[in-house]
Amino acid sequence: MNTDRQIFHNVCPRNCYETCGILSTVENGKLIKVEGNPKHGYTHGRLCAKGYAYTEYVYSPQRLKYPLRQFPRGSGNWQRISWSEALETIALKIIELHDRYGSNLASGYDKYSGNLGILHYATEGMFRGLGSHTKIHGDLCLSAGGDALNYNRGQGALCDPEDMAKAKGIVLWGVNPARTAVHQWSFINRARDKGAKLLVIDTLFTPTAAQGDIYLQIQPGTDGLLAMAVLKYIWQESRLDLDFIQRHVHGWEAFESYLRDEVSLEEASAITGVPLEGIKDLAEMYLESPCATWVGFGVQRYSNGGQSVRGIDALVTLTKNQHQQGGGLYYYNWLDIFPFNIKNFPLPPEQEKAPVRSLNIIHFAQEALALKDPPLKLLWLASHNPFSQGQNLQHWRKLVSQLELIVVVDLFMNETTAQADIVLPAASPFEEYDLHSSYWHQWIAINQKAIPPFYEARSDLEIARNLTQVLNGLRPDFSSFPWQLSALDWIKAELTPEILKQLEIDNWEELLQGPRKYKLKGVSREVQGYPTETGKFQLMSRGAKENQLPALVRFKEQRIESPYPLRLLTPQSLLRLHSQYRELSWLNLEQEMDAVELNPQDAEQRNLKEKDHVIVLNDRGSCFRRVEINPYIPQGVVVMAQGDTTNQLLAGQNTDMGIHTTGARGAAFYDSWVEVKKK
Ligand SMILES: Nc1nc2c(c(=O)[nH]1)N[C@H]1C(S)=C(S)[C@@H](COP(=O)(O)OP(=O)(O)OC[C@H]3O[C@@H](n4cnc5c(=O)[nH]c(N)nc54)[C@H](O)[C@@H]3O)O[C@H]1N2
Ligand SMILES: Nc1nc2c(c(=O)[nH]1)N[C@H]1C(S)=C(S)[C@@H](COP(=O)(O)OP(=O)(O)OC[C@H]3O[C@@H](n4cnc5c(=O)[nH]c(N)nc54)[C@H](O)[C@@H]3O)O[C@H]1N2
Ligand code: SF4
Ligand SMILES: [Mo]
Repeated sequence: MNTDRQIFHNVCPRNCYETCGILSTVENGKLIKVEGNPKHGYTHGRLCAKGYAYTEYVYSPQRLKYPLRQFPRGSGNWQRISWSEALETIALKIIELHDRYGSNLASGYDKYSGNLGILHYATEGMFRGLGSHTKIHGDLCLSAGGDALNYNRGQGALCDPEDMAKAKGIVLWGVNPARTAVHQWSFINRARDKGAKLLVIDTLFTPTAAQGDIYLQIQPGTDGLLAMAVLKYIWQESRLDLDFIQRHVHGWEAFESYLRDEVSLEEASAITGVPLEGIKDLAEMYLESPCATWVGFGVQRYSNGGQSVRGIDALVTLTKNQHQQGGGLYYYNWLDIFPFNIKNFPLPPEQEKAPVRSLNIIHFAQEALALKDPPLKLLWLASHNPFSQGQNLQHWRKLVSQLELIVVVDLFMNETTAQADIVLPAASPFEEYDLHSSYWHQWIAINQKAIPPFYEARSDLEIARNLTQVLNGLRPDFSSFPWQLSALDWIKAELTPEILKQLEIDNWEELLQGPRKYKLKGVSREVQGYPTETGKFQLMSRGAKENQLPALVRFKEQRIESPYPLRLLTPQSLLRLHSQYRELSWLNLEQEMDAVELNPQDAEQRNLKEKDHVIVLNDRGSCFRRVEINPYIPQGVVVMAQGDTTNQLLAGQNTDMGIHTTGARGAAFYDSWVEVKKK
C-alpha cells in the first residue's frame, strides 16, 4: 500500500516566549510526528515537552468534536447541535439584542492568549464588523514593565535575545527560563562557554537559580530597593561614569540626593533579604560590561512592579551596559510591524462612528456588571479561560447570571466552557493557516494547514466568516467583516512590501522554505539619545508624575494590608501553558497541581507535616491542597500552581503601571495573601 507522507511547516502559537518552528509529518492525512524546525534560527530544531506532545493533543479523546449546547447553563447537560443551529441561535440573539437596545453594545467579547497567531484576531474583526460592540483591552503578562521602560527610555527594550550569547555576565532577574523559555539557554550557555558568569535573583530557588554561579534570594516585591542599593554602592565607590551620566541621563541630581540621603545598604539588605556580599557581587557583575539583564515578568506582578523595573533599568543604564553588544536590558520585544488588517479593516462611514465600549481584562467582570444602557447580554469567549486564570472570580460568577447568551470557542472543556450555553470546537494549529511573530525573538514564520479539521472543529477565522454570513443572511449588511477573504488572503495582506524587504523575500510562499528573521532597525548600541521628551534616559519622568506615579526612579514599598499572613506565589509551571495541557497523559501533572509548598518554620507553627491535607483560604475563598515542605522557600511565602481552583484566592490588585503599553494597569498576581489550616 502506498503511504502518502508529507512534511508541513507549523508554529506553536502559545503565549510563550519561544513561538517555536515545527516540522510536522503527516501520513495519510494524520499527524504522526512533530519535531523542531532546524531552520528556525532561535528555536533551532527543538521543542519543549509540551510541543512534542502535540500528536497527543490533536487527537485527544477529550477534544471537542462538535458544537454543543448546555441546558440549563452550568448543569453539565450537554447536547450536540449542528453548526447551522449554533450559528443561527447566536446570530438571532445578536440581532434581537440590537433591536432591543438600538445598537450592538449589548454584545461583547473577551479574548486572550490561547493562540497568538495573527489570524486569530478574526474574533476582534468579527465584532468590529458589527460597528458598535463591547470589547476587551489590557494584558495579564507584562504591561507594568512595559510602561516602566517607556517612562525611562521612551521605548521598549528592543534587545535581540540572541545577543545574550555575547555577554560577559548575565543577570536573570525574576525570570525562570528553565521553565518558561527553555530555548534561551542555548544563548546563555554560549556566553557561559566563553566564561560569562550567571547570577539569578528570584524569591524562589527555581531550576534556573540552581544553574546560577550566584543565586540571590530576594523578599517579594523588593527588587527596586536591591537595584537602588547596588547603585548606591557603586556610587559610593566612585565607580559611576559621571561624565556619561551628565550627557545621557536626565534627573541625576535629584537621584543622587535620593541615593545619598535615603538609601542605606544595611537597611536595603535587611528589607530585601540579600546579604551585603550579594549586593557587592551584583555590583561587580554590572561593572564588568557587557552585562545582560533579563527582567522577567515575575518581578512586575506586584503593585509596585513597574517602579521596580524602572529601578533595575536605571542600574543597567547608569552602569553603561545598555550600550554594549550583548549587554543591556532584555524584557519583551514585540515586533510592532504588521498592519493587523483583520482587526483594523476599513469600516463603512456609518459604522466608523459607532460607539464601542472597552473593558479592562483585569476587572472585566466588574466593569461588565457596571454597564448600563445597555447592559452586557451576550458574551463571546475565545482563547481565554478566565474562570481558571483570571482574578476576581466572584464577579465572574455574578456576571454569568446576568448574561443571556454565553458562547465559548475552545478545543477542550474547562472551567470557562462549564459556564457556557454554547461551545464551539476550535481547530488546532495543524488544521488552519496562520502567520506568527514572537514577543521575544525576531523570527517570522508561517503555519500551514497540515491535516483536515478534527471532526467538526473550525478555526476562529472560519467561525468569524461563517457567523458573519449567517448574520448578513438574516439581515443584509448587518456586519461589514470581509467574510469573503480566506486565510491566505489575509496572510498575503499582512506581509507588506516593507516587511518582505526586511525578510529578504519576494512573496509569502518563500516562508514555506523556513522562518525568516526580521532585522529590527531600532536596535542600536550607540548612544544616540532616547525618544523621550528630554532626549535622555529619564531618572525623572514627567509622564510618570502626570499619571500619579513617583516622577523619580526610587524604591516604593507597597505592602497590601491583609489579615492573612502568608504571601501566595503562583508562577508558571513547566508542563502547562497556564490552564492548557492538563488533559495530556504524556505530561503527567497531578502531583504538582494539588500541592501547597511551605517553609518548614511556617509548617511547624501550624503543626503541619509533609502530605497533610490542608485548606488554603482567605476572605475570597478556599481550596484543598496537600502540604509539601520546602526548606528553600522564604518564611511567609507559600507556592501553589496557578489556575484551577487557586485563582479564587487572588486579591485582584492592579500593578502600578501599564496604561501606556496596553491601555490598563497590569495584574499584581503575586500580591495575594492566604492562611493554611489543617483540614
Ligand atoms: N512552561 C511554561 N512556560 C511559559 C508559560 C507557562 O504557563 N508555562 N507562560 C508564558 C507566559 S504567558 C508568561 S507571561 C511567561 C512568564 O514567565 P516569567 O517571565 O519567567 O515570569 P513568572 O513565571 O511569572 O515569574 C518568573 C520568576 O519570578 C519569580 N518571582 C516572583 N516574585 C518575585 C520577586 O518579587 N522578585 C524576583 N526577583 N523574582 C520573583 C518567580 O519565583 C519566578 O521564578 O512565561 C511564558 N512561558
Ligand atoms: N495565579 C496566577 N494566575 C495567572 C498568572 C499567574 O502568574 N498567576 N499568569 C497570568 C498570565 S501571565 C497569563 S498570560 C494568563 C493566561 O490566561 P489564558 O489566556 O486564559 O490562558 P490559558 O489557560 O492558556 O487559556 C487559553 C485558552 O485558549 C484555548 N485555546 C487554545 N488555542 C485556541 C484557539 O486556537 N482558539 C480558541 N478559541 N481557543 C484556543 C485553550 O484551550 C485555553 O482554554 O494567566 C494569568 N493567570
Ligand atoms: S510551549 Fe513554547 S517552548 Fe513549548 S513548543 Fe510551544 S512555543 Fe515552543
Ligand atoms: Mo502571560
